[in-house]
Amino acid sequence: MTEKLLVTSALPYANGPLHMGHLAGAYLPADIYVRYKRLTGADVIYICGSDEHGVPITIRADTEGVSPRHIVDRYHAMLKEAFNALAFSFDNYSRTSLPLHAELSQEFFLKAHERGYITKHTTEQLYCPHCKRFLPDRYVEGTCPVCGKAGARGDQCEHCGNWYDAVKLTDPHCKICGETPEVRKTTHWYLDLRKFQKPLEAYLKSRKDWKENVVNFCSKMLERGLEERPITRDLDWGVPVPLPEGEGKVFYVWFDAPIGYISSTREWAEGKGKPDLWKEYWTDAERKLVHFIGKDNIVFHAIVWPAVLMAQWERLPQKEKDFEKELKGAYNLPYHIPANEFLNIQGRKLSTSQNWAIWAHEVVKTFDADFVRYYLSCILPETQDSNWDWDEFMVRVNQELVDILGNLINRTLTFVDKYFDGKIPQRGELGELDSWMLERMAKAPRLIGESLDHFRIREGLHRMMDLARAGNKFYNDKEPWRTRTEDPADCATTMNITCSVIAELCVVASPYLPFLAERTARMLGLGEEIAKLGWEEAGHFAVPPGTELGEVSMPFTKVEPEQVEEQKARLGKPPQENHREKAQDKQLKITKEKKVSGKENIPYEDFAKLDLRVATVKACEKVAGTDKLLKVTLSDGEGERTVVAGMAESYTPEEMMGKKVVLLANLEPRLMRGIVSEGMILAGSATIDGKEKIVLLTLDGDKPELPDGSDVD
Ligand code: B3M
Ligand code: ZN
Repeated sequence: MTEKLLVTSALPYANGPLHMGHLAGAYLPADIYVRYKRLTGADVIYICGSDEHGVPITIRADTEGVSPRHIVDRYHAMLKEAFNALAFSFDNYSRTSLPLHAELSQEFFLKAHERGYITKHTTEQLYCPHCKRFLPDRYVEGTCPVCGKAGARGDQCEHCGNWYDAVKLTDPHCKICGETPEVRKTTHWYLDLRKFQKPLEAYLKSRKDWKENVVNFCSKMLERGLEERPITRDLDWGVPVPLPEGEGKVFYVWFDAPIGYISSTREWAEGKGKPDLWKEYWTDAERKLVHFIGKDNIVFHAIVWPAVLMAQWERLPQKEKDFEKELKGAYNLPYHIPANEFLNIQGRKLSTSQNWAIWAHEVVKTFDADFVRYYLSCILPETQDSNWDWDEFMVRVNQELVDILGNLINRTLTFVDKYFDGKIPQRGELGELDSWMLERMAKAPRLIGESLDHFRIREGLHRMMDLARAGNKFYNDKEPWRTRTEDPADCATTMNITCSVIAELCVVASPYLPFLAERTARMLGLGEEIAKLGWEEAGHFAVPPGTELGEVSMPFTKVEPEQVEEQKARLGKPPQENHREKAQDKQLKITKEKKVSGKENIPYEDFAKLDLRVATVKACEKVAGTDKLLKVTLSDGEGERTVVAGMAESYTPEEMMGKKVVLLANLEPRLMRGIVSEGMILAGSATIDGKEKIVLLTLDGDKPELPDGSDVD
């Protein structure tokens, strides 16, 4: 039976660029997993998008003095670009500021409200008298009420991962101005998690093979007992609370963000022209929902999110075995939540504010994206925090990826190129070594797949590289450089089998190294054939003899010591001036903020709305009973029209005749002195010696070349 999956990566906040910590946690393992599953023939979609709400965004906007919209536009674009550069294979990458997402989030809230899972309380909250606002979440910092660590955020402690109310912090202070906040009353809506205590306990029991870090976190939290949790905030950026008393309040970002997985799926379905297709992806009980996240997101994905989903169900399950049948037709709950630990950089905790981070868009400028994917796969923090070390990066890339995998490809293909006229030779009789290799080949996909099925991405990489190692050993043991003259038939067999190993690697390495896989398949001259191979099939694939190789070149160039030294030197320093971020920002600042006139800037689109054209005055007379007005008849390229113009004190009707003027043709018609005026004739005006002087805007001395109706822009 075809395996059905819906895989997600946590929606990254659109408040900064992508870094290796992100990739190691929720992204790279997911992309590898999904690419593998696709090759096994599973029915899988991979969903993600930018998280554009919440305090991480508004704080950034406040610090920079720009709008949240400005921030999310900038970083949504950057995130997408970085994911592309690293070959992320999302089926849909959405953003939570879309109307479709707001609608769905409100629907979720209203249903939960109707079912009695939402409560409302007026409570005391921190308010900054200096900034004149309530301080939600990260607007406030203090000492964690659970573990006692200083510098804890208002909603969650980075140190112990616990989630609490900001009023519980000791020594709170406003993050924007540093002032000590006071406590004031405000009203908010709460998700009554107490009602989900039992259902969640049963749910957790029903999840058999979850990772230890996830199970431990959840059990501890359930043991302590769940409480009501506020899910709204006093902010003006976010999804508005759809209730009459909800004015000025929006959802807490962690209420709407996971719903973003569904709205992104809906956007995907709409894009496919099948707007209802998303339902099957979220309600078919056979489809497994897999959320890849970092460990700081566990509580929201394994406790809060299942509760939000269950709040949409007809009724709440109470027992473990309820889960199988209750799921029919209702939203699926997460099937797996493979949460990763954190990634340190050069032995130190990653910090974006201190630029102790490796930025994706920077690193791909210097290194092959596959190098980054390879090294990250080697060090994924699957069971404990891990460390990115630049020297190790160089060693592992050069001595493993290049020397083992790259070398196998290079030595084999150049040999075929040179001694077999660039055509893959025929396999002859098989000897012991040949059979050994074929056996290894046949087993490899299952071995690697087994690792990947259990989210052991590092182990899978190792097993994939074992196949490349076996390929090299085979090559060495068969000594094709000797048999070429001594036993040409055996040499041909060796080369055919080695090429088959490489073809197999193009498939089984592709989840990790998509660029190399594609390049190599082309070098083999088998781009199309290999693209059609399935995962298991690849283990039995024999390259067709006679296949003409494509252009053979070195698959990789090694990392140079200077390159990693340069990277090390960047750490902890302010980001470089020519940062993409800065350039994009400059553009935004110029268009939006640089005042080029005393009036507000308008976007080009507004200017383009004006229908300005060349027109010729065909007739003109004074409007009876006025001093200033002329009734002008114009030929505008389509016909004639009448415009009433206030220029009689500067021009006589006779002077006007035959002039080529600039007409604003789509101005709303107005009734003036009983005449319908259809447009405006452009003119300059100024007060000179106390008298208003008007000078017509004409076309370079009334040159006749431009016919009436020509565009003016
Ligand atoms: N944006 C938190 C984070 O990036 C948050 C994840 C949302 S997943 C629904 O760590
Ligand atoms: Zn803490």
